[in-house]
Amino acid sequence: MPLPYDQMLGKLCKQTIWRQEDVKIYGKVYQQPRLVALYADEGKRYDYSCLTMHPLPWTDLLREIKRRIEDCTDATFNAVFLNLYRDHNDSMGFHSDDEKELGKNPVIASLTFGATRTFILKHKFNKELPPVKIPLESGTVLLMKGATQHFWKHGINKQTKPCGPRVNLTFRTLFS
Ligand SMILES: O=C(O)CCC(=O)C(=O)O
Ligand SMILES: [Mn+2]
Repeated sequence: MPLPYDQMLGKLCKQTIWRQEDVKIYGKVYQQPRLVALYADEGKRYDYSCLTMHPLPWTDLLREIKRRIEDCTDATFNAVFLNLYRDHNDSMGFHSDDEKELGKNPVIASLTFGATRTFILKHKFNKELPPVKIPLESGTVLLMKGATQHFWKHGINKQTKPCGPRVNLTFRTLFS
């Protein structure tokens, strides 16, 4: 059954069990500036950004999106991490997806619905390289693989220009 593409943002916002997690930075506790969720095969767990996340079981919608992403990337995944950026004030700090559960050279497929936000990559060692800025429009798939996480950090800055919600799904393989 075809997925009605223009309804994906609404469906994902509504059907996902979102959480706002606390994170500790230099001993101080903050609320993450976005909502998150993790869905995965049974028995998986993910120590993500100082949090241990216990995944929920796949929904029909997420399983169907995973199947399509696997078709177009020629990779297989057993987990999806979802982020809901409610508006222009929500963000994600610079990081590499390098947790040990992801293995050495993870293949990560990132899919976006909703507002266009700029995905920024910064080289970790060569400070002369300018940041790479990729505006991710609704429906875009971005694939990170090979040694990307060893050399690059990525993040989404908050922005002054108001925008509506954006859902990002990153399909991953957890070896946990
Ligand atoms: O929202 C995005 O495009 C990036 C998400 C991300 O980097 C992550 O979930 O680790
Ligand atoms: Mn990431």
